[in-house]
Amino acid sequence: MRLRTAARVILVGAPGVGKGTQSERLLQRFPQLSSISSGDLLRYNIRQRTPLGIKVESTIKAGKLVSDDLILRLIRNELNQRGWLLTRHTSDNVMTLSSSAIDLDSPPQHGSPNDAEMAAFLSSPAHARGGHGGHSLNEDPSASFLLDGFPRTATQAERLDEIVPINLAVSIRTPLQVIMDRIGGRWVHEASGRVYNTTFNAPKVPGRDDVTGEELVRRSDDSEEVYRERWKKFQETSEPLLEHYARKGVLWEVDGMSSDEITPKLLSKFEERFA
Ligand code: G5P
Ligand code: MG
Repeated sequence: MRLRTAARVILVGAPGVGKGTQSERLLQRFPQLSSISSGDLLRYNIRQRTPLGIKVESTIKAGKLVSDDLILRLIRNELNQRGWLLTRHTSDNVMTLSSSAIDLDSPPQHGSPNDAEMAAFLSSPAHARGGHGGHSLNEDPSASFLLDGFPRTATQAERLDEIVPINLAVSIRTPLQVIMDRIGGRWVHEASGRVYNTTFNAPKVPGRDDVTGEELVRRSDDSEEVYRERWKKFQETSEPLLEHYARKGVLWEVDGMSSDEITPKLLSKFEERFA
């Protein structure tokens, strides 16, 4: 299905609630959409042994949140690589989507190192895919995207507003016990980020990725102890985050005991809002 207007959407929800699962399904239904998962990007940097990856590895393993500054550098770089960064032209007060390099005029406290510094610090899978190319229309549907797992704090949300305003914040809600039961069954294909579950969407061959046949692994932060820490962090940070988007009038909450129950509601919302 085609989008008629630009969707700039974030998915918020507890660890394991199904943000990645819903992203995949939305991308299948709406081919103009692309997605960025902050967790996948961080794990990519860990695998590439970039300075950023090395810096965040122990934080992620412990189930804690990466600092707002680091995550903002990562996401800002990714948005820029894909040409989705909005730049405010104060002279004519027009918002344009820009594919230009990270804004060198920004004050350093806003974390805007140049491209060379960025490349030395972190690695982006978008380099391989190529960017979006830049757009002059704010509502161009081909500049539609989903952010999965970012922003996670009110500070991250405020900083994101400065570079690209979000027009739908989806809060996915499923009870903790239901999610806990799934986490033990999660297996991932590290290179692509494809996610499986032994009881929900099992791989065709146990322990092997459906596409490449490569070995599946457990995520290092999926042990019960670390999962509880991640849940705790989510409880601490989600309320102010959701309040931020409620104040902006873009918050939409969806409940369900399973991803299959949530998907049709989410697809309807997208159709009603963007298609
Ligand atoms: P991530 O990678 O963003 P989380 O903790 O937010 O990690 P996670 O674990 O990736 O979220 P998800 O994407 O919400 O979960 O869920 P999923 O992968 O789709 O589904 C979970 C499992 O359940 C899968 O096996 C899936 O197949 C299965 N499943 C889905 N639906 C159903 C169902 O209906 N039934 C059943 N039975 N199974 C189902 O972040 C990781 C870390 O990175 C850092 C933090 O350290 C974080 O802990 N980080 C950030 N730090 C600061 N700021 C940020 N913005 C950060 N972003 C990431
Ligand atoms: Mg995920």
